[in-house]
Amino acid sequence: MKIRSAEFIKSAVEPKQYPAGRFPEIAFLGRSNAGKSSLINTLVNRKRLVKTSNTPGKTRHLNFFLINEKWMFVDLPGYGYAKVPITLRKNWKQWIETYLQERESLKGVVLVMDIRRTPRQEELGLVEWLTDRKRRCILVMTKADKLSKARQLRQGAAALEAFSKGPDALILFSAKTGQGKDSLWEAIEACL
Ligand SMILES: Nc1nc2c(ncn2[C@@H]2O[C@H](COP(=O)(O)OP(=O)(O)OP(=O)(O)O)[C@@H](O)[C@H]2O)c(=O)[nH]1
Ligand SMILES: [Mg+2]
Repeated sequence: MKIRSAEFIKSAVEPKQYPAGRFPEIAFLGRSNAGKSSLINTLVNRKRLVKTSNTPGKTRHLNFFLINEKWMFVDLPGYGYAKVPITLRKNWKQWIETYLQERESLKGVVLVMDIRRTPRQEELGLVEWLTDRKRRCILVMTKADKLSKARQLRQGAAALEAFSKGPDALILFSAKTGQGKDSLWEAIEACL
């Protein structure tokens, strides 16, 4: 994919703050520290369009980015981070669920997970929940550079086996080496 422009539009929490849904949207979702922000930067060939961090739970808003003046990418706050106050977590859950369920311009969800984990209830439940709501879902196993090729394939196969419903695609990815970038763009374009 040729990226001509990638710009930060807005940081928002509640639905009334979201930009108008004028562009088809792809949302990036996953645990804190999974590598969502790094993945977006890699996809759009930017080093620091999206802030990344070693401190989990850094992304606390929905961040909207306009790509090629055609599509919106939305970096969602990571779920499952214990140090966030429970009240905040509850609000996030509600906002994220509302967003995922009701946002009309949303065309696909990229669920990002660390390749060294195997999908657990969080991921399984989420993919099923999305599939039930007719949302297209791409599972990305990132940080592939941390494993040998053979182990990457094993983790991928184990992940696929764990799901009874969906995802629509599974991609082994690395923000460090760029592995899987073209495949992920293809999967995203299929949603758009
Ligand atoms: N080796 C390796 N490290 C990665 C990769 N992707 C992300 N990281 C590292 O993992 C850490 C978390 O990355 P982020 O992209 O900030 O993760 P995030 O999911 O956006 O995290 P939150 O915003 O806190 O939810 C950072 O230290 C990154 O440098 C990858 O593909 N390979
Ligand atoms: Mg982030």
